[in-house]
Amino acid sequence: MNKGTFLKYFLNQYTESGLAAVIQALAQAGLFIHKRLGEAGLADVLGSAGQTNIQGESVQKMDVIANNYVIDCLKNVPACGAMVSEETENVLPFNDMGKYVVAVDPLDGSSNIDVAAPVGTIFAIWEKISQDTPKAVDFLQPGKKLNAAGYIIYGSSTLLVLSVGNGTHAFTLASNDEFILSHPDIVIKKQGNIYSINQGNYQKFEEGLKNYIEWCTGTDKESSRPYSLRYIGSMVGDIHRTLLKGGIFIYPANKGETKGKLRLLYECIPMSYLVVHAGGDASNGEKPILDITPQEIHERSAIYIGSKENVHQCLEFVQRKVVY
Ligand code: P6P
Repeated sequence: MNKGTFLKYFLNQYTESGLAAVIQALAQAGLFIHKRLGEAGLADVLGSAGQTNIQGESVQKMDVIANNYVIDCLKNVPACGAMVSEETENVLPFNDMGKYVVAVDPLDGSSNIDVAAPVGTIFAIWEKISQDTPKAVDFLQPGKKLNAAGYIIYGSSTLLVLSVGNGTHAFTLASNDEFILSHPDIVIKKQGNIYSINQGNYQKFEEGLKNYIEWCTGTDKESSRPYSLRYIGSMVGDIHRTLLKGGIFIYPANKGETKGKLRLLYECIPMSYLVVHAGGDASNGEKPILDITPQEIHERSAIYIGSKENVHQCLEFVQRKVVY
């Protein structure tokens, strides 16, 4: 597909299956969220909603608004049988005949809204496997069985990054409210020189990861070290940079968070699908993220994701196969 193609035409071949309508509904929700975020400072949608979600995390007002936009856009799409959201405890069934189920983080990184840092909507789309009303089992599928995954990043510009299993592509939101193909067939660098981690947690990291960080910050011209450390604190922003500039993003399990912090179903799996389809790699430290079958819908996971060489080098240290 050529630059300038509208999303709706890019999706033409997925119209009959209903997948196009599901993706376009998510893009519509992204457009609504984009417009609300743009006015966030004016329209009293900054700050906390005074609630906590299923994760026990403080819910930002925009989290609630974004979640409602996604529900309203998906619930009437015939092909969308059900949704799981970071903001809702259980599966939200929409219709028994819907062919697909959608797992969504409606507004990842929302604590960054108040400081106008990038935030995003992340989604993963599987075919339903149960016969009647959609249920949790329909979502507990490995990433390698995804039909599509994507995110919408609300930053200095708004982009929809999407893979339907045939490459990873980015569509920029234009002033005519259309998502227009701007980055066809994104290919992540095999090796980058940026590492992205919350180094403030250094004391809680396992020895192998500490050793990897020592290696990244060592001096060696041939391997372009020291690497640069870049960390936005918003998964969508950090991974979007990694996708376009190369390198590695790490959110490890650590002594405080034994299974990591990020959600497997609607953060780690869709992001891994996009990066792998751009030629990169993604692991939980032991196995490829896309091979993991989630055991419950809000399960957490460690994640090492990015350029293939960077991920493999890091895992050599984390798995203690090499010491620096
Ligand atoms: P920390 C945002 O709250 C988020 O869920 C991800 O977007 C981000 O990568 C991570 O948490 C940041 O976590 O512990 O570094 O603040």
